[in-house]
Amino acid sequence: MSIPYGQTRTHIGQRHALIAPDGHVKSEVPGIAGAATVILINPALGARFAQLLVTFEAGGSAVMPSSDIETVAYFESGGGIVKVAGSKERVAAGAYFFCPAGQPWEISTPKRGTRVTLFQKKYVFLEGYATPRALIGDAAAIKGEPFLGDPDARLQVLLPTQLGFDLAVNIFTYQPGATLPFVETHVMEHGLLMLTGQGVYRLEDAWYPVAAGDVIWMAPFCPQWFVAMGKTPASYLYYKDVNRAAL
Ligand code: UGY
Ligand code: MN
Repeated sequence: MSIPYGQTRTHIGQRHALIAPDGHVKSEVPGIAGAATVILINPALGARFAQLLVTFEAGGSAVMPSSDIETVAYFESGGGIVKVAGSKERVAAGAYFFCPAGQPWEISTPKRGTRVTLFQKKYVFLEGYATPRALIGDAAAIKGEPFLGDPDARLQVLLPTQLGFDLAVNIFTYQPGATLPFVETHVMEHGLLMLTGQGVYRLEDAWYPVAAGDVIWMAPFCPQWFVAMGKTPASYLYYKDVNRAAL
């Protein structure tokens, strides 16, 4: 969606942001080569995590050493070879991986145009629970469960629901007209990528038209609501921090 006369749908606020694709500017990120990398969300915005979009050229690669940062990667399109904590797999669109803090990861031989979203966070250890293990998965293999009983709003939970994890990444798919059942206000922070379709997102006291390719940041306690519009289902991939004490 390109709008002339110096306008954009992008809005950056104190407690939420909508980032439309027309404003993307690339960054050089150490470890990522042969790719256009856009840092969409990070602490400079007020967030406590990072969300990046990497679009690979043929021959590109991402090679990340182990650190105190954990990473979830989702292949929106294309594919390539993923190496995480010693396991190696060829993956296609819809694949994802989780690499815990303390382990390295790599993406190599990507198909030209492969789009990968990365969520990165400093891991918060929980006394008595092991750091979660690396995993490589396929969203197509995960059943969408009705959200709070609504079969037209389905949630795919990509990571195990274990207390060792301090983050969750899910895919929410809405039939046209379906909504989040109420305006959520919660301590968890979100980073979100619209994958397909369109709709309207309420963030605090503003309503935004959104479509595939848009990114949203919601700070903790940002009131949020969504309605899917148009003739095709709308879906989004999103991150949240979970499973840790209030204080
Ligand atoms: O998991 C969630 O908090 C989710 N229901 N939020 C959202 O879709 N904005
Ligand atoms: Mn939410």
